[in-house]
Amino acid sequence: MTTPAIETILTEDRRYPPSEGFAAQANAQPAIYDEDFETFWEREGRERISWFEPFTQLYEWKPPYAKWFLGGKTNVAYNCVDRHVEAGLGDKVAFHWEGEPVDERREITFADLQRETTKLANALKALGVRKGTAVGIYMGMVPETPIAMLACARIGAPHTVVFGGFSADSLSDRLRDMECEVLITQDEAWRRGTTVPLKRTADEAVAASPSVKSVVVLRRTGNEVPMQDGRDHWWDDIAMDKTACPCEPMDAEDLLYLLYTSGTTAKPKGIVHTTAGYLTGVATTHHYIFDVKPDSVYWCAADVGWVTGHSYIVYGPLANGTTGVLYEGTPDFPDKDRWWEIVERYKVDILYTAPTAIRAHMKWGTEHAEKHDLSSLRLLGSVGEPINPEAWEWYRRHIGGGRTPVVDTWWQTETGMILITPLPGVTTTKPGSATKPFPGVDAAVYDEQGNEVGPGSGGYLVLRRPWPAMLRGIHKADDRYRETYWSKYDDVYFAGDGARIDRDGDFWLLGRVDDVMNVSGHRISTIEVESALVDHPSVAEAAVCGRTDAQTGQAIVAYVTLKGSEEASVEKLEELRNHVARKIGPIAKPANIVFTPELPKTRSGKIMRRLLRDVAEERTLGDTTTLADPAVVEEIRDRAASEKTEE
Ligand code: 7RM
Repeated sequence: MTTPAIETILTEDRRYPPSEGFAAQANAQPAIYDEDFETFWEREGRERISWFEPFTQLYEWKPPYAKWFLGGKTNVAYNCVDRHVEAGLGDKVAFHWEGEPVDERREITFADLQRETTKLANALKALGVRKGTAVGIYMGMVPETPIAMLACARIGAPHTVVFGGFSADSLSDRLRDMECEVLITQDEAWRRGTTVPLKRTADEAVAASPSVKSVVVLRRTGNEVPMQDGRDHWWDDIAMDKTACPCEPMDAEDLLYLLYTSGTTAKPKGIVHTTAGYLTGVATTHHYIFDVKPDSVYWCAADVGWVTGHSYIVYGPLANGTTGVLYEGTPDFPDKDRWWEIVERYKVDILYTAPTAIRAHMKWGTEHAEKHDLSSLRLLGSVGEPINPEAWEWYRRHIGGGRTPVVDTWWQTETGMILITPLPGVTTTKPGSATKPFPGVDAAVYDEQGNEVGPGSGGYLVLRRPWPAMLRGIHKADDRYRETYWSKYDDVYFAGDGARIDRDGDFWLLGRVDDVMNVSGHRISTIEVESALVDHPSVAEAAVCGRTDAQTGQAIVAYVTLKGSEEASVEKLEELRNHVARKIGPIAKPANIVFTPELPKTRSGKIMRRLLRDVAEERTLGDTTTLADPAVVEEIRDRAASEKTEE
């Protein structure tokens, strides 16, 4: 994969060394990289979080399963809430909440969080929730979402948060897989001035999820929604008891949550995250990478339903006692300067978002940011997909005023915490590179055979040593866990991403190497979308792939063969797109559907996705000699050119 062109580009890359001023005050100092990894995590584990009982062993590594902080007892909600109140920070703002309607704002202090999580925890207990009872959370960006997560953590009930954009089927798949007994939801959510019927979707999901006995419903929009007697309870009616609810002492390795993520099959994987290692990992990375200070106003603009929201809106920042911003709506509602108005209003000093959002702002133009005073910003972060150098430069210049460090952070739902990232004040950054492994992290690039590859060559990103927030497995799927992450190389974690390392030892992420697409930073598997399509009565067969999209990183292209009697039409195309949205969620809607009488297959019947990707990218076709019928791709290519439709 080495090309001379890459080397030329690398030597010409722009470099941004840290400014002296930032370096002098930074939480991370250069010596952090010299520390031995056990010393580093031992200290962070003891000092970054509070323990009911100290751990007796740093970690145990019996590949492919790790345990961290063995023998320790702690509680995540205690660390995120109670200990700050005990330390006299009860009046400190935990979240500046900004509703989507422009006149709705709330300030949630750490004392508020303690009171509200206590009340909800007592209500959950009254519904029969105990340590180990699984709880689903299907909500939007309201303060009650972190409150629900923390209430669960308080009593040792593991949660799964399901992104509010997911369909009833997606929700019930997760509720069933985790065997959730309670679902916490809200009447409706706001989105771009209209309402999203969360409760109605939840009802449909719960009807197909026999384990769910009770539903707790937050009133958000106040519109009428059906309530089922005996099963459904308004949050306000049951969360009344303010009696202290002690934080359940949890073993370091007790389950904190499952978060479902797309893999290479139709069934999402329940990624397992446990208590103390996860909390230490997210709190430590949050402290050093975002250079968070006691008076910081930190804004991670992700949705709580994704891992970024779990680790860097809720658990990491709150463990560090940080004041955050929580925004309910979209960046362009009611106007395209909404984000910059929020930055100005709360004097945000740290902003963490995704390349797809940055590119949307680029497209809308600089005038929206220019209307506002963004001088409070000290640091910018990026996550979710490779950031193109143009977007990186634009972000630093037009949002960061040409002065802020930009940290491009690589990590996954599975890794729980950021693993490859600059440390602001220490690292010389290059637009487009996530730079270096975080202290204690052993990342490398391997070739197909498992040899480490040298500078400039592309290969597969691997992690050779366990880290505290790493996944502890896939829920009820040991085989799949071993197969997905640990079968390509012995005892080495295979991330599923391509990467290369340059001569300075900086990492450049090259995107997924498996059948996972990344659309606006959302992970969607090709097979999930294919299954949704063939579920439609008109579809005989479907093949799906991603193609490069300037806006969303990748866009979904579907090739569909209709059943004999069906006619291809614009109406059919819309019907299929909507069907996918209904089955999975609007994020999975294909941008293009190409109708074709046949899909290109090998003689053994395997769909040749590589060729479909070539067609989608309008590249010259690769090797077609193994095709059963080589004429098929030509036909598809002609159709793709003539039927191309864009959203
Ligand atoms: C945090 C998150 C994980 C996948 C991962 C990559 C891609 C994430 C970056 C990135 C290049 C980055 N979790 N990815 N961050 N690629 N540079 N800074 O996104 O589980 O939803 O996705 O996202 O492909 O494997 S995730």
